[in-house]
Amino acid sequence: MQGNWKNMLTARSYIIGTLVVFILFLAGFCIQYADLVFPIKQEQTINWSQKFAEKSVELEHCERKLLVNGVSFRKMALHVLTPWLAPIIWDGTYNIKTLDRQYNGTRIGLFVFAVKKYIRFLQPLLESAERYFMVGHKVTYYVFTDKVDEVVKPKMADGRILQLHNVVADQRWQDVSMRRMEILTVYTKKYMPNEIDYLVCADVDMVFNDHVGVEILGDLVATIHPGFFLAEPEAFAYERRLISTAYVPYGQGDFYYMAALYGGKVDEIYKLSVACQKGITEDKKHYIEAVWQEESHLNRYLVYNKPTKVLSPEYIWDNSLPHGEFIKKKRFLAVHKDHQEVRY
Ligand code: 4GW
Ligand code: MN
Repeated sequence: MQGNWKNMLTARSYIIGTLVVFILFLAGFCIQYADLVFPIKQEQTINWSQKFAEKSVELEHCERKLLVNGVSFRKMALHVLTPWLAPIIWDGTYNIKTLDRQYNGTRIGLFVFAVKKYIRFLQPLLESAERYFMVGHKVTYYVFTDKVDEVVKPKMADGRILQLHNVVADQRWQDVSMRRMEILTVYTKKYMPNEIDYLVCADVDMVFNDHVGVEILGDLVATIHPGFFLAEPEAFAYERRLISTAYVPYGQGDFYYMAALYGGKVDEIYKLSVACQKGITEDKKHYIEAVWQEESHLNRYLVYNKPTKVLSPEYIWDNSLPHGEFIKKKRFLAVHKDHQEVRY
């Protein structure tokens, strides 16, 4: 009888013990994965900026919006280090005086295409570059256009050179955009190694609106797309069709980068452009084109060749986008374009 009583007691404490462990485990899981256990309903509209930007931090050298309370919210893009410990450049994360000294004598190229109607964007871009881009450093503008005669040379500071190159206008605008990669494979091998140390590649339908200097230089540098800096990786606009060489599987990729500004050492851009051009050609053989043309190939390359420096959306902004309150300096701005007017 006594033995039975004892047995029942041990059995009971076993059950209670297991229950307690299970409840503790469940609670731990809920805390850790609160966003999975209590998902936010799709139809619920949330004012993210109000919810998360209530707090801001003021340091002596910088002021940044802070995201608070966010569990199911992508915060990574507001950090100052990537998961592989490359710096993400925001206002206040660098000392320009020190860097200007460090990069004294460095030669920097700016590569742009201005074909057909996009020639109208060239003069404002170059004029704004004279005000804000690599001021005080040696700069060569590499301009590729089908309208060399129409180019208005801006008033340039000492140590700055404008190179004009003739390029044929492709039949389709998608090919113009992608042609940039092919031209890069040639120039980064043949000419640029003797002329510049770093190359910055940019869209032409942009203007510099604030300082863009040597803080953006690095071996391989890419800019977070301003339309995706708060997006979860599943929403990134990567090419998702397996048949394309630009394919990026779900679960891979860190940021969605925009092809409107990237750069690096000349030999790194050579490697990048060769890889992207190879992908573009391979896709053409199969009669396909990546969803966002060379931007898709660029993104694929950067998933497997991590940039050594990442630029925050301060370095590509578009005033028509939401969440501008996170972006203190809008350094490189998309020009509003009448799509009908600049249609190919
Ligand atoms: C639609 O009719 C067009 S035309 C879309 C692009 C066009 C285009 C692009 C063009 O006629 N001429 C040109 O030189 N481009 C170059 O490709 C230019 O450097 C431009 O910045 C780049 C990428 O095109 P985009 O700026 O229109 O691309 P998104 O929409 O990503 O800014
Ligand atoms: Mn553009």
